[in-house]
Amino acid sequence: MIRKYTYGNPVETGAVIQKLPDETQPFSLMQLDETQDGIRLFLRMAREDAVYGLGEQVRGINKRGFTYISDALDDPQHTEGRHNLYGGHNFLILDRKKEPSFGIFVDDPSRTVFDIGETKLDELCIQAGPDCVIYTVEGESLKDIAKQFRELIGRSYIAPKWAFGYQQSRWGYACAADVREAVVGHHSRQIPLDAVYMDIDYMERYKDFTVDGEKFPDFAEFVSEMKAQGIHLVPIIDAGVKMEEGYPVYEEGMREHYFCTDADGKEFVAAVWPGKSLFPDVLNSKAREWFGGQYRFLMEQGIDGFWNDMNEPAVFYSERNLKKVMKELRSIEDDNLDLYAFWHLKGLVNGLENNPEDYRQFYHNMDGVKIRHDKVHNLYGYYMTKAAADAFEHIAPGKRTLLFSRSSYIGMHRYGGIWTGDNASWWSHLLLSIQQMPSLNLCGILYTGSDIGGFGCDTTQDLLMRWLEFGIFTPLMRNHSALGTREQEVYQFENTGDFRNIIRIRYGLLPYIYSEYMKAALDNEMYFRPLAFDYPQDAHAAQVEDQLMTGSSIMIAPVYRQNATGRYVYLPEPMMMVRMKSLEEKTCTVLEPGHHYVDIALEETVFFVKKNRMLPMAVLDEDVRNISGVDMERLEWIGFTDTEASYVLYDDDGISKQYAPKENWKKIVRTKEALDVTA
Ligand code: MIG
Repeated sequence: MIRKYTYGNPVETGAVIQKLPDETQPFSLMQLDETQDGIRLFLRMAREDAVYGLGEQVRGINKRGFTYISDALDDPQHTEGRHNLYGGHNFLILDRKKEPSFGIFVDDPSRTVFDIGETKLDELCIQAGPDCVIYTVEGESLKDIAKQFRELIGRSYIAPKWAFGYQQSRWGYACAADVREAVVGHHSRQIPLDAVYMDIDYMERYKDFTVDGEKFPDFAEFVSEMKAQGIHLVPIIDAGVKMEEGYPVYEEGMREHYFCTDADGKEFVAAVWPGKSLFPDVLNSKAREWFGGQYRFLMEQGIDGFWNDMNEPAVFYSERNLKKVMKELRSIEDDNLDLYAFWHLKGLVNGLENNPEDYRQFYHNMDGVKIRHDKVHNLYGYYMTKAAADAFEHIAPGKRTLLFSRSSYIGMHRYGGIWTGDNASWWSHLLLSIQQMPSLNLCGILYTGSDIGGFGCDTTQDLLMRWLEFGIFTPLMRNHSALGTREQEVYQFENTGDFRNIIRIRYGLLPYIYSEYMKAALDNEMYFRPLAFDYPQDAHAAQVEDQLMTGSSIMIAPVYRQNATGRYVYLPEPMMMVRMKSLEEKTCTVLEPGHHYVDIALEETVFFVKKNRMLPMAVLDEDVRNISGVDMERLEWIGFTDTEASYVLYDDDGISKQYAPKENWKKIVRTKEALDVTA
C-alpha cells in the first residue's frame, strides 16, 4: 500500500514511475509539522526497532544513532562523522517489532536531514521541504515493502554481461602503453579480465569527449586492438566542460545556452579539473540531449562503457568566490595572525571547494522554469547519467552500454549504477562497503561496488586479498586506486597465484551472480539483503552487521579485519559452509544454526549455502581470459539437502535488451545424490 502526500510546489524529480493520486486523508504514520522552512516528521522508535536504507551513507546497516544528510558532496573522508556522501537516497524502512513496519520516501532533491536517534535516542526526525512529495509504503514484511518501493521507482539498470567480469582501473594509466601493460600483466599470468578503465589522463587537457592524440594515437584502432583481446575500455566523463576557445563542446554549449547561469543569465564559471569550466544544464531537456549526444564521439570509436564522475557537481572553486577570497587574503597579507585569524585564513582557502554558497549562485532552466541549483542539487548526477543513457538509445539502440555514476538520486538506478566513490585502503572501508550494499539495493541501485583495495592510501597484499574475497560477490567488481598511491593491480604483489584463484572463483560464480542480478532486476528484488529481511522472526539476525544474504541461495560473511585468521559467523538456520582455496579445491561442511567461529585463511573464500537451495558453479579452463570463456552449460551444482534442492537459472545473450521471458527461466532440481558438490 503506497500513499502519496504533496507539500508546497515540488519540482518533478523523475524519481518515481507510478502516477498516484494525492492522499485526501491527513498524514498519519508519523507526526507531521508543516513549518515555514518545511516539513518536520517525528516518530518514537522502540528500543528494538531498526532503520534500514538511505543508500550510500557511512556507518552500519541499521542506520540508528546518527544524522544522515542527503546533500551530494565530493569528499573522500568517508569516516564515522561524515553526514553526507555523493548521493541523495531518501528512502528508509522502519522495522518495528510491536507495530507494523513501513517505508518512507521523501522526494526532495534539496538538502534533506534524517536524524535517526542522534539528538534523542528513540526519536526519528526527518526535515525536508517545504516543496516535496512524501510516499509511505506499508506492507506485510520488509521484503514486501522493499519490493513495493522498487515497483514505485521502476526497474533497475541492467549492465552488459561482460561488466560482471573482473575490471581493472587506476588513476594514472596515462597512455596506451600503460593500458597494454595492465592487460598483459593479467593475461600473462592467466588472470581473467574484462575491462580496463581510462581515467582523466586520456583526455586532451581534461576536456570531455576528446582523446589526447599523443597518448593514444589512433584511438579507434587501439579500442579494437583491446576488443580483440576481450578487453573493454571504459573512459571517464566529468561534469565540468572546459572553457576554451575552439573547443566545440564549449562553443556549441555557449551558442545554444546549454550551460547553467548565474542570477543575471551569464554562464556560471567554476573550476574543476580543466580549470575554469561550465556545467551543462542537464536538467534542461534540450541541453541534456545535446550533452548526451557528445558520447557518440567515443562510441563511434568502439567504446561501450562509461563512468560519470564529479557530478555532485564538484566545484574546486567558483570564479566569484575565488575573487572574494583573494581580495581578503591580500587585505590580511601583512597582519600578525593570531590563532583565530589563522583559522579564518585556513577556512577561507579550504572553503573554496564545494562551497554551499556557490550552489546558491547558479540556476537551471528546467524547460522554461528557472530554478536555483541548491533546490535541485541532488539531481545533477542523476540527470547527467540520464543524458548519457537516453543518448545510448539512439547511438546504440537495443544494446546494453555499461554506465555508472558517482552522484545519484532515487530514480537514477533506471539508467545506470554507481560506484561508492573515493574510499581509502582501510579495513574499516572494507566493512563500510559491505554495509553499503544492502542499503543501496533497497534504493534500487543494483549495479554497484566499491573501489576494491581502496582508492586513497596505500593498500597491502592482505587488504586487497580480503577485499577481493568480498568483491567477487559485488556486481561491479573493479580494482581502482588513486594517483600517487601504491600500485594495486593484483600482479604487483607476491603470491599472485592466490589472487588468480580468487578472481577465477568470481568467474566460476558468474552464472550465479548473473542469474541473481537479473532476477533481482527483473523482479524488483534485492540482490544483497540484511539478514533481518530473510529471517524477520530471528532477533539475533537483526543484530548482524557484517554478513549479507546474497541472491537466493547463499549468505556471505567476509573477513574484514587485518591479521584475522577467521571470524564469528551467525547462522539463522543450518547451512553448508563452502570453503574454497581455488575453483577446483572446495570442501563443504554443514553447520548447525547459531554462533560459530570459522577459520578462514587469508587466501580462502568462504560462503554459506541455504538448505534445499543450490547454486551453479562454472567449470573453467585454465586459460579463461574473460567472461566469454565461461560456459553456462558446463556447470557444477553445489548444494545441501536431505531430499532435493532447486535453483532458477537465468541466462540471455548478455548484450541485447531482449531479456529472457520468465517462461525461459530454467528451474533446475537435483536430488541429494545428483549434486556435484555437497557435504
Ligand atoms: O578529483 O578522475 O572518484 O575515482 O579516479 C578526483 C580522478 C577525480 C574522483 C573519482 C576517482 C577518479 C578521480 N576523480
